Formats: sequence, structure tokens, C-alpha cells
Amino acid sequence: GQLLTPQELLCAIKTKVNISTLVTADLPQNADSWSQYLPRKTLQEEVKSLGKCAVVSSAGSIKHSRLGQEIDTHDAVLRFNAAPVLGYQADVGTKTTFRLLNSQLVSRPELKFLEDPLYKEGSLIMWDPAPYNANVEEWHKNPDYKFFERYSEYRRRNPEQMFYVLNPHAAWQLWDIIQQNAPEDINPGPPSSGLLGILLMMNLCDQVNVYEFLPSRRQSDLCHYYERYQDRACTLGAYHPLMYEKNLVKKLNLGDDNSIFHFGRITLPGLRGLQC
Ligand code: NCC
Repeated sequence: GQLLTPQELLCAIKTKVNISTLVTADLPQNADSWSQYLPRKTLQEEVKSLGKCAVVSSAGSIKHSRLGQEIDTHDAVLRFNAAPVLGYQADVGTKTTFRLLNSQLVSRPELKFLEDPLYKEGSLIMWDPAPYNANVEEWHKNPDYKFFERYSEYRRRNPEQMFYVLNPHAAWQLWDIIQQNAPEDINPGPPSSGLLGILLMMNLCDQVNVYEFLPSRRQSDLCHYYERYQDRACTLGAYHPLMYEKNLVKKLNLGDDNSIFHFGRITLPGLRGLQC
């Protein structure tokens, strides 16, 4: 297809991806549905606007980076899934404002989402890939993971902690743009939590620094900074079109290549001020 310019890409993201979170009224009416546990306001209504934000990827290459202090200077910090802070503060910082979770992590009991204190800090946001082009009702009948019961249980146990669910259209709306920006047909797997988190923060913040999504000189086969597991696919993608996600984000980078090489850092503009 025709590749997009950076400006066209930003406008496509701003106007075509609805990265909002769900409220009860978005779902079919049913008194005992999990949807009664959704927060009353959307994340965007609750947070309004933030200044400088950080997105911390879970990549092994952030290990030994000593980026922690820099990451903590941001107004808000987003992390992913089971990525810990405790024991890794020097490299990943201490602050957790948001944590983006995939529905697999919430649904599979052996992953200990209900028990692990890691999840008690900051606001949680979960996403689950709908079938391509499904509407909310179809998704509700056929989610990728059956997260309903454990989502409700977490909310009952932790009613004060915000726990949002991303609009299920967002992932495929974003996928369409990744495909549009790619020189060949890409895998029909949904985008990674990484790219969804980046977009979420571009939506909420004036400026977004992303760490080790585009890997620094520390790049290796180490999948996560907090595990020994090695797999190149964690960085390059298999199920998720990670390589294409990274090419897309590279195009939007306001920073220089040196910052990528040394710090794994890219700087992206917020979408709010953007004229399309
Ligand atoms: O590994 P994961 O991702 O939790 O990583 C979060 C995001 O960081 C970026 N990343 C990670 C590792 C790496 N070497 N390079 C990177 O750029 C990616 O953008 C990634 O999205 C996910 O996206 O939700 C994912 O979740 C895991 C797993 O479910 C969770 O960690 C929960 O345990 C998936 N792994 C498996 O299912 C085995 C992974 O495919 C995607």
C-alpha cells in the first residue's frame, strides 16, 4: 500500500482509533453482568490531561540501563502486565501510574493476578482483542479470554482502585493503520500491549517518552528484564506485528537516533494539540 507521512500517520491515529475505555452503558443491559463493575467515568474523563509521560517496555534491554531516575521525573508512568518495580528500581524507576494488562493475565489463575501485590499500585487498564470487526455485543459473547468473572472478583476485592477496560475496537482500528503503513501484508494478530499503551499515553499526555520499545545497544534475546527466558520473538514479534509497530513508532519519533542507541528512548507528541 501507499506509505503514510508522519503527519498523516498521526492524524490517522487521532481520528481513526477510539482508544476510550468502556462504561456500563456501552454494553448490553444485564443486571448481573461484569459490566456493572466498570468505573463510572472513562479514563479520559477521570485523568483529563497530563504533561510529560513515560511508557516503560518490559524488554530485557532495559536491564542495566540505569534509566530509573529519568523515568521517575515524568508526571505519569505506564507499565505492562507483570513487569515489576521492586528490585529493579535503578533501571525502571519506582512510579507506576498506569498498568496495561492483557486479558490472558487477568483470566489465567496460575498467573496470580488476584493475589500478587504488584497490581495494587496505580490504575489498571485491561484489553482483550475482539474478533476482527466485531461490535461490542459480539465481543461480549466471544472474547479472546473469558475475563468476566475474575475482573468482577478483582473489583469486589479492590473497589477503590480504578480498573478500566479498553474499548475492544481500538486494537483492530490500530491494526488497520499498522497494515496501511506496512510495505507488505502483515500477520492478522492484534497489536501488542506495548503499542496500545503508547497510544493511550499519546491520547492523555502532552509528550510521551517511550523506553526500550525501540531497543538500545543493550538489545539481546533476553525477553523481559525480570526473567531469564530468552526469545528473539519478544522483541521482533510473532503473534503481534511488533516489527511493524516499531517501524511505525520510529517514524513518529521527535528525538534523535543517539537517544535510541544509548537510552532506548523515543519521544512522541501528544495527540490533543494536533490539527488534522
Ligand atoms: O511480554 P509483554 O507482552 O508483557 O511485554 C509488554 C510489552 O513490552 C514490549 N516488549 C516486550 C519485550 C521485548 N523484548 N520487547 C518489547 O518491545 C512489547 O510491546 C510488549 O507488548 C503483551 O503484549 O500483552 C505481551 O504479553 C505477554 C504475556 O501475556 C504477559 O507478559 C503476561 O504474562 C505475551 N507472552 C505470552 O503470552 C507468552 C507477549 O506475547 C505479549
